[in-house]
Parts: sequence; structure tokens; C-alpha cells
Amino acid sequence: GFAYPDRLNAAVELTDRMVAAGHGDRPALIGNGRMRTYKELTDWTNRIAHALIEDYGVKPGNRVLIRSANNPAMVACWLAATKAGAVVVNTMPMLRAGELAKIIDKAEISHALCDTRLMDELALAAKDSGFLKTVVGFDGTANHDAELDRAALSKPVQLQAVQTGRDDVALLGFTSGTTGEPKATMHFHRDILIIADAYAKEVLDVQPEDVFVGSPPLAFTFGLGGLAVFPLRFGASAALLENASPPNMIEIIQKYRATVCFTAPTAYRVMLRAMEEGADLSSLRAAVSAGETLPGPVYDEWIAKTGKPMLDGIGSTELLHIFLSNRFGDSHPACTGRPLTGYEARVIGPDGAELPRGQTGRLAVRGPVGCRYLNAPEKQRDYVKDGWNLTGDSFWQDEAGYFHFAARTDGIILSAGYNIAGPEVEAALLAHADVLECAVVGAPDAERGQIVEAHVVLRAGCVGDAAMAKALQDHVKSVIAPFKYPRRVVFTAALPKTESGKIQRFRLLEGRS
Ligand code: 3SK
Repeated sequence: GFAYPDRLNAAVELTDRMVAAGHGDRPALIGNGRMRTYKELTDWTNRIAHALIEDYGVKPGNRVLIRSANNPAMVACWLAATKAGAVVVNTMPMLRAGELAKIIDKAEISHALCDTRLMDELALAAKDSGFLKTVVGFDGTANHDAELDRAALSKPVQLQAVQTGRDDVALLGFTSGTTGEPKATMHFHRDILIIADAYAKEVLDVQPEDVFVGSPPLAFTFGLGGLAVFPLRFGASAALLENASPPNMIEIIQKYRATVCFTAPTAYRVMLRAMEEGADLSSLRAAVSAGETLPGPVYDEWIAKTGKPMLDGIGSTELLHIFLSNRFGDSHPACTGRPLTGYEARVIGPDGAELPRGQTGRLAVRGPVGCRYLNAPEKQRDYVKDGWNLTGDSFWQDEAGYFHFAARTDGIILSAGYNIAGPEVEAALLAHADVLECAVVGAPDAERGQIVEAHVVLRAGCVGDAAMAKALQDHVKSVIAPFKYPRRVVFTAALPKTESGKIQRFRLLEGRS
């Protein structure tokens, strides 16, 4: 198991402890044209924590919202608020006032730290809030010229951080699920370290020389783990990008010789194309894929071009981070691997009993980090049964014990008595040279109950006409069982996505029943 002292402040472990361990002069965070060492990051966060406590009245247990794009200042604010004993809610820069207001209300946010470039929507959300009374601006650029930066500047670099307990809540992760109604999940100080020790240590074997890069927002626990907790836990560094488009990621990978990349399959597909144009990604030793199912062809092409495996894994906001993953030396296409050490996973049927190997059912997981919904006892009872977390994903387990993603629990398409996993049809479509991205949904159909409907973004220069639709249908029929082919093909310029890059398939069905 994972053992931590009773008194534990995760932010101290990721900064002061790293300086004490001799990493003080090593790079910790790179972003907006500047590099900060571990010593600089530690001093910076200690000063901000002083300002939060002394000037803004942050008390242990207060809920503090942070609003920013991925940059070092956001990480510094998160660490500082954690050192002050606050419970942090990191939020995405694209959220609008209405969405922020729901979060403020549900999490009873008392203080907000906001990149001054993103103040407008937060100010609107704060205006009528009964909870949020203190909004402080910080400068997310390298200039450090906003209210919080100035307040911090006059403070000492020595701090006695709040002596939180390892089981005190440190972080609230919001998840919108398929319905769009946000739910908060509570995570302890120890959980933040467990995800690093369970995944980053065991699967990635992170070393101080590693340089992390990636696209998920720090506001999404996938990003917070992959781009802040994992590097900082092991004395490595992260290069943060406010706009993590594939070309920007490629530039940063080349510039800093990044070694570990966290992103989703769509970005890896673009990187593969860029490699054909000469992009040099040879510094990457680990390409982590999550957030979307990784199509077999992308995995195969990555290995063919780089000689290294792509590590597909799955996690959830409820369980904070990845719990099932492929490993170096044990990775397979179209496979999500096995549970991390300390975790157990099984595939269960509607009655909760484990299903035989090969049968598709709901994935249940238990391990050192578990789901705890805030103020939602019914949702908690539905999600956690006998210590097992019932994820929203359906999987099947092969004879050797590896787990294979089938669909979201609500994503299986039932057509004329057939069960069709949308991701399987997507993988088939993605194997066609003219398809850039696609999403498959079960569209209501009077005759068949549902039909497989594919929304397809074509590569530049391809024409989405009837002949192309027919060619794609024939292609799918030629690579998977013909009954799974998309009876309807819709060509589109872009797919609806969350800010973290997840395709929102439910939006493709809005207004239809
Ligand atoms: O698989 C995911 O979508 C995920 C969600 C939260 C944290 C980490 C991951 C990989």
C-alpha cells in the first residue's frame, strides 16, 4: 500500500520537500517564456500563501476557485492555496459566467484567484453569489503585475504551511458527466500523492531529467496530474502551454527535448502527419494517451514511426487519475491494459456479479483512491457499491486478463437486436485515409430502434458527398462485421468537444428522440 504521515500537505511535498531533497536549482516549470527552478517555485508559492492568509483571510477548509489557462502562475496559485489549507477548485478558462456560477454555488466558493485576462465572466458570476466575496487577480504572464503578485512580493519566502491531515480534502474535481449538470468529487492530500506514486512512478518511472508536455487543462484532473503533480513529485519539469494546439506542442517538444507527452489520440494523429513533414519528436520516451479511446491504427502507426509504444490508459475525475493502463514492454493496440498496482478492476453485469471473460459489462474499480461526491448521497450510493466504484464505461476482459474498452455505459448502440459499440465503428472509420476525426452515435430510428450514425470530419481537400459516404460505408463493412456499418454518414467541419478535448457525442443527438 501507499503510506504517508498523518500530517501531510501535498503542496509542501511537491515544492519545499523537493528543495530539501536537492532539486532546488533544477527546472520545475517552464511557461510564457520563463523557467522557474524548484527553489523559485517554492519561494513564489510560499509568498502567495502568506498573502492569501494574511491579506485575503483564507482559512483552512475555505473553498478557493482558480481560473486560468495552463501556465506556471496557475500552478503556483494552486500550490499556494493548498499550502494555506484551502480546498481548491481549478476551472477552465473557457467557462462562462453561468457555468462558473453553478460551480461557485455547489462548492460554496469563498475566494477566487483569477488570471486578470479572464476576469469578466468571473466578475459576472460573482456579482450575485451568496458565497464568493473575494476575487483577486493574478498575472498569468511572466510580468507578475497584478494585485496578488504585488501582495505576494512583500511577503517572506519562509512559510509554515498549514498542517493538514492526509485525509483532509485538498481538491474538488468537477465532472459534467453526460448530462451537463456539474458534480464535485472530493480528493484528499494523500490522493494527490497516490496518483503520482501509483501511475507516474510505476508506469512512467519518472526521472528528474524528464520534461513533460501536454494538452489537457490543469483544471481537469488528467492535466493537473500529468502536467503538475507527476513532474513535481519526482524533481522533473513541465513545459506549460496556454494554447496546446498540436503545432505548439511540437514546437515545445523540439525546443525542450520533452520526454513525456500527455494528450488525446486526435492530437497524436496530427503529430504523426507532422512527422511526415519533418517534425522531430524523437525526444519523447513516453506518449500517454487518454481521455478518448485510442484507435488501433494510431497506436500501430506511432510504434512504426517512433519505435516506442503509446501508453493508453483510462481514468476518471471520480478516481482522480488513471487506474487502468498499458505498460512499457506490455502494451497492446486497442487495449487499455491492466489495473495499476494497488487497484483492482472487474467487468460486472446489471446484477453486480462479475461477468465471464469476453463479455462486455460495466467496469468496476477499487483501489487506494475512491469516489466521494460532494453533497450528493444518492449519486454516491449509485457510484460506489461495496467499495467498488462503478465507472461510466463498459469494458471486456480477455483471457489473459487485459481490459478492452467497449463504450460508455450509455454509448452502446442497440440496432435491430444487435449491440454495436460506437468506438469500434469509429476505429474502423479512422482507419480510412480520408477521415481525420469522427464520432459515432446511435440515432433514433423507427424501424431498427437505433441506427449507427457517423459524424465525420474529412481531411483537407476531400469532398463529403454521396460517393464518399458510400466509400466509407463499404470500408467499414470491409474491416468489421458488416452489420455495424454506419447507415447514415454526416459530414461536418468540426465535432462538438469539451474544453479538455473530449468529444460530446450526446450533443450530436440533441433535439432528437
Ligand atoms: O480517462 C480519462 O478521461 C481521465 C479522466 C480524469 C483523469 C485522468 C484520466 C485519464
